[in-house]
Amino acid sequence: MADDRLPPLFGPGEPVAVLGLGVSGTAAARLLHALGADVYASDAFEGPRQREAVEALAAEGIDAEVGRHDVERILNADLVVTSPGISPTAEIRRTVADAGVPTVAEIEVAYRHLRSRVIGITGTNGKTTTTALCGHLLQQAGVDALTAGNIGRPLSEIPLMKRQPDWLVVELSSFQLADLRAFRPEVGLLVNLAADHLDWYSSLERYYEDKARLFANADEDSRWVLNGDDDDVLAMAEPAPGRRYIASIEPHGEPGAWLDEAGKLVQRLETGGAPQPWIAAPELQLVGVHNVMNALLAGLGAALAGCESAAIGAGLASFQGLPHRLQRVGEFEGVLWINDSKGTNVSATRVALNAFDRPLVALLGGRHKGESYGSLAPALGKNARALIAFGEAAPQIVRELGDVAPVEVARGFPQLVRLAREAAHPGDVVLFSPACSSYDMFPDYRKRGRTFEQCVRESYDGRESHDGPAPERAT
Ligand code: UMA
Repeated sequence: MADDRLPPLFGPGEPVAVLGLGVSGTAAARLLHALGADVYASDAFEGPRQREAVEALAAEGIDAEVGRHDVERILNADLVVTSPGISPTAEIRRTVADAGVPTVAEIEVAYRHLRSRVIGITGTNGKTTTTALCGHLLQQAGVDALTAGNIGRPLSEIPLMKRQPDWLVVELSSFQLADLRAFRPEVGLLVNLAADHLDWYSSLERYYEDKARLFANADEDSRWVLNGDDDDVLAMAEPAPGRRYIASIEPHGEPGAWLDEAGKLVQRLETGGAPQPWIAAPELQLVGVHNVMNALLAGLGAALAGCESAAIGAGLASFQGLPHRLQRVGEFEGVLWINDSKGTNVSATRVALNAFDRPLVALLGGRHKGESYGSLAPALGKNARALIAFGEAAPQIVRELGDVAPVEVARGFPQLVRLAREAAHPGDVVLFSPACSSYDMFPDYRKRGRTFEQCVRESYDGRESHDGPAPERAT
């Protein structure tokens, strides 16, 4: 819930420019218009999505254009509101910064008009799963809650709802955190930290600086849920005021949650007293030990919003995971095919590779994001029967990982699936976790994941078999 005493970002009738007409910019333009600003929204590109947004906004009396940014108009605005996908190095962002026009993120505008209590979640990998799971736990426990932010629903839609939910679970990317000012979650979760977006940030330190903005407005009432097994997370949270709750795979004595010796996820919010059980790890429907951590973090978020431990346990058992994140495509001729198209960086793919304890065929490739693939070698060396590279990054992947496992290069997805099928033996996993962005071949990771699944099904004529080993479960 935002502090009512925050000074307004703009006055009635004042000009406000919105940059970008994706879902965030479009929602922000609507919200600003409803709040009485004189809105000019623009998108430098002219595609069907942008044209549709302009038409919809125009019908509501909002001035918007595609194909260019009217720089003069933008520089005359009292406030510029940015979409997360516009890089700080984009020409328009630099022009606005040089002119000294105040700039905020779309999330900041929305935040100031929230009546809901906020759980803010960030991290490098697993933040969307943790956000979805936390929202699921709250809803299953009967709490009036929604998810928003990077997970898909722009935060700017919430203040325009007739009735805002009691709780909002907001996923925050580093791009969204960058231009925040007063944003202060009541409960903040930091899932993990690793290199990512090095095609966007000049250094890892700059990326971490934006992540650390989660804590920028912390005070003694803030509550932080932290991955206690990640030293970078603990170091980043260290200076922030507020109470800490630690999630760890190892039992510990601090307030928080952990996996106990009997393999149960348990919580203890105060030091002393008996831990309260949630669920046994094998009852989770999510794959891999990293998802046990996500469950501990999400469960703590729900506990701090007032959910009982029995309700958290029931919610954890019923959560089925998200599409394109270690998602089971099916089992065909005894081979388990997994779509992890959301594995768009090296650390996500490393986590995915380590989630399986049996031979696998790894499919890596797409658009290179700046980080070396060398750190995948130990995980591949352990289980990989074969490696198949594809997309723009294929030559670099072959150079860096070619001596870890037998490697082939695929041109296009049908060939990728054919080569994987030839390499896999019954009982193996074929893991599509590209470690690269999808932008060399697809508009986003979702389309890439759907294309992969479709090619797999077509390859087997849709005939799934269930005679192989059971799908890997979290341990
Ligand atoms: N543009 C300009 N001028 C420029 C450059 C770009 O006008 O100089 C335009 C682009 O043409 C585009 C718009 O600006 O139309 C930018 O839109 P956007 O990329 O911010 O897209 P949205 O539809 O608003 O989606 C964003 C998030 N996208 C990104 O951060 C890239 C969505 O996260 C998020 O769900 C949504 O807001 C709602 O909050 C997606 C994502 O991939 C899922 N996030 C990254 C990730 O998870 O790794 C960070």
